[in-house]
Amino acid sequence: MAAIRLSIILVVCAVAIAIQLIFSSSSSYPGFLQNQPSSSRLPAPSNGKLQDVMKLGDGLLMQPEDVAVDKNGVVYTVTRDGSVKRMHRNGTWENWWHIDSSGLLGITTTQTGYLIVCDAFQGLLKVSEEGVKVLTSHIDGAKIRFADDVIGSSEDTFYFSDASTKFDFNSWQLDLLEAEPNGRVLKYNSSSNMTSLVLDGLAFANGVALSSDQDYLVVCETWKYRCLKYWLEGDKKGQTEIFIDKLPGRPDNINLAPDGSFWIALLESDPMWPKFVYNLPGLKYLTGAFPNFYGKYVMNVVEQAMVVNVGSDGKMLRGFDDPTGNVMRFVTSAVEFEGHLYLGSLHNDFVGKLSLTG
Ligand SMILES: *[C@@H]1O[C@H](CO)[C@@H](O)[C@H](O)[C@H]1NC(C)=O
Ligand SMILES: *[C@@H]1O[C@H](CO)[C@@H](O)[C@H](O)[C@H]1NC(C)=O
Ligand SMILES: *[C@@H]1O[C@H](CO)[C@@H](O)[C@H](O)[C@H]1NC(C)=O
Ligand SMILES: [Ca+2]
Repeated sequence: MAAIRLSIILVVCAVAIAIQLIFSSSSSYPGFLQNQPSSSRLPAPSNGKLQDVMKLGDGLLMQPEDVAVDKNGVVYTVTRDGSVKRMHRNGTWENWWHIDSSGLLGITTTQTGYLIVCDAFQGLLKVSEEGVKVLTSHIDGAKIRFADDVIGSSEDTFYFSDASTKFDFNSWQLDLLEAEPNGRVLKYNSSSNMTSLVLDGLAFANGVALSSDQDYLVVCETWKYRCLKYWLEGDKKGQTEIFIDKLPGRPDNINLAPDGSFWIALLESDPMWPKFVYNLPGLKYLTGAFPNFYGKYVMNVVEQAMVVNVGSDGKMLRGFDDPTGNVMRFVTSAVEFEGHLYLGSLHNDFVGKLSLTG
């Protein structure tokens, strides 16, 4: 009896949410699915190298989505339980600050020794010895819904992605299901305390990085398997072009390497299910009612890990993977420092450290 009642409640909820989804979403963005290459994608790395990582902070770090290393070699990360932690050169981890949020994502260090943190729910934060301060939470009076990744230029200006203006971090999978380009890149100027729009119409704006000359910005569009280049200086200033497309997975965070190339973390290698779901509207709306099921079984993002190195000319140079996810899964960031890669993940409870020379 109780089981039947529960089933009825679940079905009613599913239908209600499905109806809400149908009426809240406008027409599907044309060409969106055509941009999901399958056979035409670049070859995925398959060397199992990510299984060789050393585990930093093993068991201490709950889903450390991003990692940053400052010029002195101190490793920073933020975790799902709201901790801002750092590992000193002597290998000890310090609980630096606690922020009351489960949405801490992209981070970057500054020359002057503070940390900028994207809190998906609150906006852009500054963390220093003095404490935690919200730098910006609104643009033109509207709340920033999904701050995802950030990079600072030398003049105290921070570029950051707002993954979706429609769905927040708790329902990010629905943004893919809706298949609308709801993402954008914003800029925060700490001298003027102003937040402005740089680029919009992005299909889940995720990782952001600056070129070594800071003449262009790269932003990854997760749903489209590609990253765009946005010119900040020179003849093409203000123009956008494709930096790399047909990636072997969906790009998450991107970071500049010391040699001017970039490291990109990729999610999900074989998305057979999403196409199936998209093509059957009834199934699409029903799946939308169960975002956790959708994320786990349809998108299948947590079963493996992959990172690639892409030259400043947009050519893929090399990559590493963990095909089974036995050691690392759902790797979301790769940062190079002194011959090693530091790897963040939305699944693991450590930061991976991989030698690039051995
Ligand atoms: C490690 O380094 C940090 C920062 O310099 C220091 O506070 C800490 O006491 C050191 N820990 C050990 C065990 O040496
Ligand atoms: C930041 O704001 C200051 C003060 O308004 C301005 O002089 C400066 O050019 C701005 N910087 C950038 C990179 O937009
Ligand atoms: C920056 O602007 C926001 C509102 O746009 C305001 O709440 C905040 O106090 C300002 N911060 C500084 C340091 O002036
Ligand atoms: Ca991210």
